[in-house]
Amino acid sequence: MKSTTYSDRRQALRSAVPDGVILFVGYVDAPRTYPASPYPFRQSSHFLYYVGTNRPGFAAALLPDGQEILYGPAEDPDDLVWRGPQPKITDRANDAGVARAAEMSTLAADIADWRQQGTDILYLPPCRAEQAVTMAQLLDIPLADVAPGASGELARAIVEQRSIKSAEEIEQLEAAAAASALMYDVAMQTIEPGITELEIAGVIRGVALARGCEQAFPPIVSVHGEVLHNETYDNTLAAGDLLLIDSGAESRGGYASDFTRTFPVSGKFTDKQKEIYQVVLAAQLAVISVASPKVSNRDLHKVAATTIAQGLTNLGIMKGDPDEAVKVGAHALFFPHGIGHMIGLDTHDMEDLGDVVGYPEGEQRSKQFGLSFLRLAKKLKPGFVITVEPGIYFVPELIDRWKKEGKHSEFIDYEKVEEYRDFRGIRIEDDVLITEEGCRVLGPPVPKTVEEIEQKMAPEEPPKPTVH
Ligand SMILES: [Mn+2]
Repeated sequence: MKSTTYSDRRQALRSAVPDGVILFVGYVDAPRTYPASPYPFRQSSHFLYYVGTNRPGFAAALLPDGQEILYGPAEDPDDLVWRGPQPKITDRANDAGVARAAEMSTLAADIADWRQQGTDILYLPPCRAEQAVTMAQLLDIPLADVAPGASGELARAIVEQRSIKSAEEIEQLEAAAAASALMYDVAMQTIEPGITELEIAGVIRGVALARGCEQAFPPIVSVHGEVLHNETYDNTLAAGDLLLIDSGAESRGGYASDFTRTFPVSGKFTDKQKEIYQVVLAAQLAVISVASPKVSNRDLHKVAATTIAQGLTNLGIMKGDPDEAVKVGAHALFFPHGIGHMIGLDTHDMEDLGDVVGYPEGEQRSKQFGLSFLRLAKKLKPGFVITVEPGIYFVPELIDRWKKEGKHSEFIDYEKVEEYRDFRGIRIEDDVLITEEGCRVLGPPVPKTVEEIEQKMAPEEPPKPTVH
């Protein structure tokens, strides 16, 4: 992005938080098994947002008088041999629209000076251990005091700002979604009985890498969709299975996408699978049809939960009044997670800052099972980008526990549920931009209806013989 994008963002933050030195400490390389073999570098999202420098070992200070300094690692003469000529800190500062550049080794002394002048140092809670250690050294405080000393005022201002995505950011989110759409396209062509989950996971990873994209998170590729964050790929796909893929590419600028689709391995849903699939789809479409700045994400969660409870009641799995069932949380046996979360530079955007992202000040998460996993409850605003990801799952161990306790038995037909105990799970997820009037699903459409999926997965017809 242009250097003015970063300086404008910092200026906006500076006006929201006028006092104190705002300190951003970027990430360092994380060694895999020895220092010269690091994991692929991923910069801190806050650092990417306000400074952009996508290299390890940088920090930035925003002074109350408007001065800005980018700190970076000292030049290493050996770099010429091992890595080729590298941009200087001043070049990096220039790209970020920062006027002054300095070596990282001078930051601790600068911090000591600012404090001596009575200026507070405002920083975010560190996410990585190395970052916490660096901050303890820079601030000259015990490691245990670093997180509690983080600034709530700064975190709240950053959440306000980063929650509203600019046109430039939406372009990045669209690019990430487009790469994801391609991943699903290739996955659908690859899925067939006898293929392993691992092979599908490898194929979609290849699609992302070949486009210069990382994956935004380790994808879920599982015939056990009922295990919500299943990250193993041990199973071989069999006809009759449903394969759940929850996957997303990250754009080159670091923006995430997060899609889920559930495919019939044989290319066709069974009637029983279709019935449950249609309920999940109805819930997802119902949410998308009402998502707008007029409602909160808690409202959207309720729309999904009620649609699911209604659908399961129609199938005889639940009973009684769906609204009442949702009120007491009976639907959560089948839909135990939240409807979605913010997405941006992070897949769960800014989740490193905690519930300040998803909940208004003074409002706590519900203690009710299911609703307690709702990551975003706030009123929606134009520019928010959220995921909409309802699902229906049959978790045998959870069913047994609830059944034994007779939990919500006025709303759940446990005899009928037994017919579904090996059904496993279905989830459908898209990334959605909230607009002034309503919302818009990001990225090229990924097949979602039963018909679209079955059509896409149908074997290509052999070419008809030409008659001369
Ligand atoms: Mn998600």
